[in-house]
Amino acid sequence: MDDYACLKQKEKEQRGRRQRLGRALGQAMGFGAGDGFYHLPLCFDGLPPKLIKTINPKGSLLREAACTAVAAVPASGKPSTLSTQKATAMTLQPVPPAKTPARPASSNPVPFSAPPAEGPVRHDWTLEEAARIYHQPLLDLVYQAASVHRAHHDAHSIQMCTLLSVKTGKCSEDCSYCSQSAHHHTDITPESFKNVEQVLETARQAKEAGSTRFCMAVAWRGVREGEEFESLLAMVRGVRQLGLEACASLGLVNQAQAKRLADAGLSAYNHNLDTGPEYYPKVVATRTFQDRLDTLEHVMNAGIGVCSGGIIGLGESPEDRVGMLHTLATLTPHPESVPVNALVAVKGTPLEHRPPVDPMELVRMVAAARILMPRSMVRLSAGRLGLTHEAQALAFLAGANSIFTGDKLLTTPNPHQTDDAALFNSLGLRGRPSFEALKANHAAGKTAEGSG
Ligand code: SAM
Ligand code: DTB
Ligand code: SF4
Repeated sequence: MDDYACLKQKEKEQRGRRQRLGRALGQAMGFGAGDGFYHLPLCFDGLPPKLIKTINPKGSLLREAACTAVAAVPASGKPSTLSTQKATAMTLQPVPPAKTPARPASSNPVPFSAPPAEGPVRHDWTLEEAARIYHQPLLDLVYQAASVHRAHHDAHSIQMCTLLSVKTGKCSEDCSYCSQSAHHHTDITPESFKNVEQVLETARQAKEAGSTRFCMAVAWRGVREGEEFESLLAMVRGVRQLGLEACASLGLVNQAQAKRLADAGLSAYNHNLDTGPEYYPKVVATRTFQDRLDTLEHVMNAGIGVCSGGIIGLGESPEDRVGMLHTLATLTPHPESVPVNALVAVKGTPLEHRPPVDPMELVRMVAAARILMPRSMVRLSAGRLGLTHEAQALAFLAGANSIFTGDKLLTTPNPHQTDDAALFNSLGLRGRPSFEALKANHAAGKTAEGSG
C-alpha cells in the first residue's frame, strides 16, 4: 500500500477507534445516543488516549478527563465519578453564553468548545465565538489549537513555499506597511517585469530546494490586460509543468481575469484582507476592504484556491484581528491557506517605527486561525526572522503548517535555508509533498513522500 492509501487507511482506523471509544465512554457516563456528545482523544496512535475531552454541542457541558478515571458533570452541576480507580479527572465548568469579547485575566480561564475533530467545518462562527476563542489564556488556546490541528493534519509535515517578486516597486497603492508603494520613500531598488524564463529558472531552483509551491507576486494595484498578463499566464503554465503548485499575488482581479488564470492552471491566488474591516481604511486609502472581498469572490468563482490572511503589528486592536479572522472563517469555503504575517517595519514607510510584534501574539493569531479554519493551511509568513526557534516551535504546535522558505521574501530577508533545515531537524518536521504529488502518486501506486 502506498503512503497516501496508508494515510487514508490510518485515518479510517483512527476514526473508528474514536467513535467506539466515544460511544463506550458516553454510555458509561449515562448519556443517551441523542445527547450528541463528542469525544476528542488527544492520543490515538493505537494506544488508549490519555486525555479525553467531552463536549456537548449545545455548549452546556465541557469536561476533560484523564483516561484512567472519567468524571461526569451533569447539567445540574453535581459531579458524579464513574470510575474511582486513580481518579485524576479534571472538571471544567459549563460554558457560559458568549457576551463581551473581553480578554479574561489569565487566572480566569474561559473554556470554549473547540469544533469536534470529526465534525463539520463551521462557516457560521459568530464574532463573539471568534473573540472567545482568540481571547483564551494562551496555553489553553495553543492546547486546543494543537488538538484541532492533529485531528485534521499530519503535524510533522510543513508545506514549503517560495516567493518571487516578478515586478518590484513603483506601486500606485498606498499600503502603509509596504516597501513597494510609490507613496513612500524606501531604499528598495525598483525592478521591471521579469521575463518568463527568468521566473521559471527560479522556480526550478525552488523545487530543487524542496519547495512544492511557487508564489509570484507583482507590485500592482491589480491585474492589467496586455503583454505582462500574457507573460504571467505563461509563468503559471510553466510552473505547473515543473510539478509545482502555482500561486499568484497580483492585487485586484476581475472575473474574466480570474477565469484566465484558472485556465492556465493556477492553484491558488494570494489576496490578503490584511486587517479587520474597521481598521482597513487606516492602513490603505487607495482601495477598500470590499474591493478585496470582491476579488476573493472572483477567485472562488473561477475555482482557484483562495490564499488569504493578513498582518499583525500595524497598530490594530485585538478586535481588529478577530474581525479579520471572523471574515475569513465565515467564507464558504474557507481559504485553502491563511498567511499570518508579522509586520516587517520597513524604513521609509509610515509604519517604520512600529514596535516589533510580540511572538506570543503571532502564536495567538495562528492558533485562533487553526481552530476557526481547521482544514486550511496556516502559513507562518513574513516576520520569521524576528522569531526564535522556540517561538516558531510554539507556532507549529499551535497549527502553523506552512512557511515561506528561501533567503528573501519580496524585498525583505527571510531565514536562511540552513537555519530552517536545523529548525526542522530539531523539531522532527519534514517538508510536505504537494497535494498534486500525493494524488498523482496515489493513482500511479507509487510512494509520495519526498516528491515535489
Ligand atoms: N500587490 C499585491 C497585493 O497587494 O495584494 C501583492 C503583493 S503584496 C506585497 C502581498 C501581501 O504581502 C500584502 O497583502 C501583505 O499582507 C504582505 N506584506 C507586504 N508588505 C509587508 C510587510 N512589510 N510586512 C508584512 N507583510 C507584508
Ligand atoms: C503573504 O501573505 N506574505 C507574502 C506573500 N503573501 C506575497 C509577502 C510578504 C512580504 C513581506 C515584505 C517584503 O518582503 O517586502
Ligand atoms: Fe502595492 Fe501590494 Fe505593496 Fe499595496 S501591498 S503597495 S498593492 S505591492
